[in-house]
Amino acid sequence: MNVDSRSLSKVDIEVYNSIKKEEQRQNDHIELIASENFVSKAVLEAMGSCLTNKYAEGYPNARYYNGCENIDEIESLAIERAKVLFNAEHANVQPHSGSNANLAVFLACLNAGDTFMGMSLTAGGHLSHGAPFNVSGKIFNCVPYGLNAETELLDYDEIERLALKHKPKLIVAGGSAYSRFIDFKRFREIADKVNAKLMVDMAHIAGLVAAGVHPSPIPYADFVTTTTHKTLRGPRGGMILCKKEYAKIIDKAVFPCLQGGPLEHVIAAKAVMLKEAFSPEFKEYQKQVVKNAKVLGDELLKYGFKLVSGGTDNHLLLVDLTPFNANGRDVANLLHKANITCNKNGIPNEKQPLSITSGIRLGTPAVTTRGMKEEEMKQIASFIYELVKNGESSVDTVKAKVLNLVNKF
Ligand code: DSN
Repeated sequence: MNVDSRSLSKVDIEVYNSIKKEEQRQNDHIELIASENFVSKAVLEAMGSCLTNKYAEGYPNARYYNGCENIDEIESLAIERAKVLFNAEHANVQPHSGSNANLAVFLACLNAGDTFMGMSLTAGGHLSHGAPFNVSGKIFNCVPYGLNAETELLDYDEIERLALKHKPKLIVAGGSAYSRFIDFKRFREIADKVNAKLMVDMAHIAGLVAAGVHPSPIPYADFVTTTTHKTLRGPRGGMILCKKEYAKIIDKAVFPCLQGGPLEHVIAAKAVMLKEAFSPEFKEYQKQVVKNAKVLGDELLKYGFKLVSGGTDNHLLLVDLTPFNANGRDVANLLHKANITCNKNGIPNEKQPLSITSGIRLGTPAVTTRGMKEEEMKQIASFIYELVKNGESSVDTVKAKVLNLVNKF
């Protein structure tokens, strides 16, 4: 084959150097972004394979291109594994992302202008759940719901009241900054009262669901969407699970309505990730993710931080910085200087603009993949406290401690 067989460092030194620097950054920082993780070598290998060369529009055994026999094997494996892992009747593994998976469900069961309900971005929802500046909020009429002002938990009574008033065709549950269990049964009951379909976006908690450490939405939802790269620890991408009766409309919504050729190298990596998710080690890992989040949260509370809803049931914490008179942007930047990575995040009843915010979101999936446990969570909480309390003057000291910690993992 007449392709350039030289390695990346020979062909493109600029890209190669940037990748190497990123590898270094990932090694010498404490990664607390709740939606990030580190994939296995096997997942990386599948993604970097010759499958990127192949067009495979269509689905296994019904393609628009010839030469798909190996691709069909791989995509069928991914589909079967997803169905078994989550006990789902149907799986579509082609969505390029979580946002595309969500949009495909909307396209499958809504017409332009139809009403649906989703958790508002400011309450911890995701922008693809109907934010006004997202395609989901532009094409469809989104009625947002939020949290109870006192408990900072999902306000199911209010969600029911809004559903009865607005009669949505679809109700979306799930978010990207909600640290508590979601009552999927209650969502189902609300949806049934108004004859709406129920979609659960479990992107953040999918790994926890697979391992049985978070209740599963599968028995209650008509459609379940997810990304594959967060707690699931696979390649960047999306996936849709649904009841058999919706298989056809979902498959058509993904292709040919929303997407063209699937990314089969990514689908192969999804298949590998799904195989890994059946292992006992994966279950232990997810249990540790949750334990670590609880310890990190408890320690932060001891230092005087406030946690939205008071704690966590899953892999993430939303830290309210107002007791320290600090804002999310400045604290996230301060932590970054000391090699701790997280993101600023709005809190309920946010007074600051979205570009500043009053909170930070922390998650334990990535540090747990590195092998960190409860003891390390205590150290990380102390680093965060030292930085927030003492500001810039503590950056060098804390950074040295961070480097000392990450070097052990
Ligand atoms: N933006 C992602 C997150 O960080 O939660 C969700 O897609």
